[in-house]
Amino acid sequence: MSHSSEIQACIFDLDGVIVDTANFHYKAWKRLANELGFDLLPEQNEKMKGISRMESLDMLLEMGNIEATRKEKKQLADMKNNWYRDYISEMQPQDILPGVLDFLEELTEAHILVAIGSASKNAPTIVRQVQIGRYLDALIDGSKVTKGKPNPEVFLKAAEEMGMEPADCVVFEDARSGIEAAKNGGMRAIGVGSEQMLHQADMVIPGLDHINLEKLRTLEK
Ligand code: B16
Ligand code: MG
Repeated sequence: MSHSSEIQACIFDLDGVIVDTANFHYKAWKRLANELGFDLLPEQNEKMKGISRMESLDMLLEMGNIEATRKEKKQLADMKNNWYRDYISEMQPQDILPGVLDFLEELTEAHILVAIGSASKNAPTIVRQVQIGRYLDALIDGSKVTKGKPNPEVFLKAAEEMGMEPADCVVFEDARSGIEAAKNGGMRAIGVGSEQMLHQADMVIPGLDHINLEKLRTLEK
């Protein structure tokens, strides 16, 4: 696929790109694992990033060799989500990661559209807490999709809501499953995190404080 077209929209993953809720997810899953009698290591957690709540729970239960009925799974997922919601309830605009607001301002001034494409059903709450709603042309969260990343549905819906073609969009993602989702949808992808983890991306940056419009435009060449 040719990726030489002009960039007209940026779609941002939320957890781990705009805010560091990835850490809160980890804390809550680890707490659940501990309740169930085992531990969750950071490298095991890495695989759960970007994956929906119920799929993440299935992975966790598999790691702990635990079987559960549907009803029990629902209870466990609710437990995790209640802890997680507790952690995020204190979030404020100061919790936005470095470089995010400057970059969103720069995109807005350049008339590049901005969307959030998150697997999280808590995305609207987080957006409200950190007050970034004014920058968004679309917000697609976990309640609006049926197929999780690496399926591209979340990003395709964001593009559609902005009236954009996939080839007009660049996705920013911290999860391997998210980079795959962007690629599966025919979009360019910028990995946010470690090069080693996200090597399938067109470019990898440590955080949004390492990107600006000029650098973004290098993906057009
Ligand atoms: P919730 P993202 C994802 O958000 C997280 O990376 C992933 O760890 C989480 O399980 C998923 O959201 C579902 O979140 O339980 O809040 O619905 O990275 O796609 O913004
Ligand atoms: Mg993420």
